[in-house]
Amino acid sequence: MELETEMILHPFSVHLDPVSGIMDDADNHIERYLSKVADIFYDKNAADGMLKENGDRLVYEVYEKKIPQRSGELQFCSSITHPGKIGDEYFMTKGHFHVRRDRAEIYFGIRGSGMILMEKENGEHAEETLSPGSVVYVPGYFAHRSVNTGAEPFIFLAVYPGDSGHDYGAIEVNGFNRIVVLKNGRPEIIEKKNLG
Ligand code: S6P
Ligand code: ZN
Repeated sequence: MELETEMILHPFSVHLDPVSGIMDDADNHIERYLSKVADIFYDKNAADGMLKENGDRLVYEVYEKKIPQRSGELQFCSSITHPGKIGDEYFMTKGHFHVRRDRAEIYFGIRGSGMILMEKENGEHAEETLSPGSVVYVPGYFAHRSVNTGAEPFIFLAVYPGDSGHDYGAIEVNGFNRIVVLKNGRPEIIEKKNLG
């Protein structure tokens, strides 16, 4: 019985700045620079060129609290994808499956606008736009990636089950089948297999 009591967290609150996306009292601040995530963009030459000409750039960052990774708890974090493009492809996150594939996730839009790409291992896919005040439900089994299609930081709150875990390896092998590019002045989803 004592063990169970020890496992109960004490209630707490944090402040998430809606302009910067910074979460006060975060336990972890992840920063993903272009030099480390260049491979996720389809135009490798454009990524190399940007690194050579402009130096490294912060593509996205995440602030998170350290919550026990067990069922019953909820993980939460703020995700900030900066505005920018590699060639005509918008800045985006690496994307991942959950280790426990059936674990779902909620995204609540705070600032900026973007697109959430979701793709199952069998190729089934879905795309949703996310903007301040809107909510995207990412069901289990879907890998998910966020793309900043606007001119300001794309910020959202993510909430997901405590024991979800992140699996980056599976999606890294083949990547997502679709990319989001600027075409005729607006974001367009293109199937990679249709690229020249
Ligand atoms: C976590 C949630 C988000 C992402 C964040 C960064 O389950 O989906 O907070 O971690 O958007 O993306 P990624 O793919 O590098 O974890
Ligand atoms: Zn996730």
